[in-house]
Amino acid sequence: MNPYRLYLVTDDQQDLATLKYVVQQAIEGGVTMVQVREKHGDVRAFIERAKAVKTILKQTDVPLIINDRVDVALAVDADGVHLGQSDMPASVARALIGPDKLLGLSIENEQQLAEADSLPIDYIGLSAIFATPTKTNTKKHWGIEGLQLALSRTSLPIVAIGGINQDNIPQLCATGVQGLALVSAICHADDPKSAARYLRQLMN
Ligand code: TZP
Ligand code: MG
Repeated sequence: MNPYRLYLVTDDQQDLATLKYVVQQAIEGGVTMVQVREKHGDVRAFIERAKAVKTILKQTDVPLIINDRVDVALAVDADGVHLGQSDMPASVARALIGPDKLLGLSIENEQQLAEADSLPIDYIGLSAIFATPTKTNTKKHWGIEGLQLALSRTSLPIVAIGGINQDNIPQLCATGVQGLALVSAICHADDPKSAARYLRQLMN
């Protein structure tokens, strides 16, 4: 089954207890993949938070992905890594994590898109679809048309990210995109479980 469908990316501004609560609830609501994303804490805190999420995911078949850091992914034996364009090259990461773990790469322009299929990656994170307060240094906003173009140019699965919420999910799903990744629509919901469940329903 396609693991990318509803891909939760965690909010590094939330404390450990909130992180655990959100992930537990989101799993119950039907998210299909979880990425632990840390942009501010030290590596020790990253490992602690990743381990806590791994414990929650243990009884499920939801893969755990680590943002940016191959060392953290190896340290916690995560299911995969998601790289940005300034992280280690995909070929280097693949050599370190081996053939079986998932490897994702953020694609921020058309040149990167053209090269993606020649890289040892499993999926593309198309960044960013829409402007979002969650990440303000995004390089490009692909929009629905850009997403359609990307889908026509790669044979890799695409996960759309950036500004995705209940209002734009029907339009996004109509493109046939393989996955939707979200931070705030789930992490900042009053009830992350109901939010995830509702978003999954919208995708059907
Ligand atoms: N990469 C591109 S946009 C983004 C990331 C991590 C943030 C997405 O957050 P939100 O709240 O779902 O718009
Ligand atoms: Mg990154």
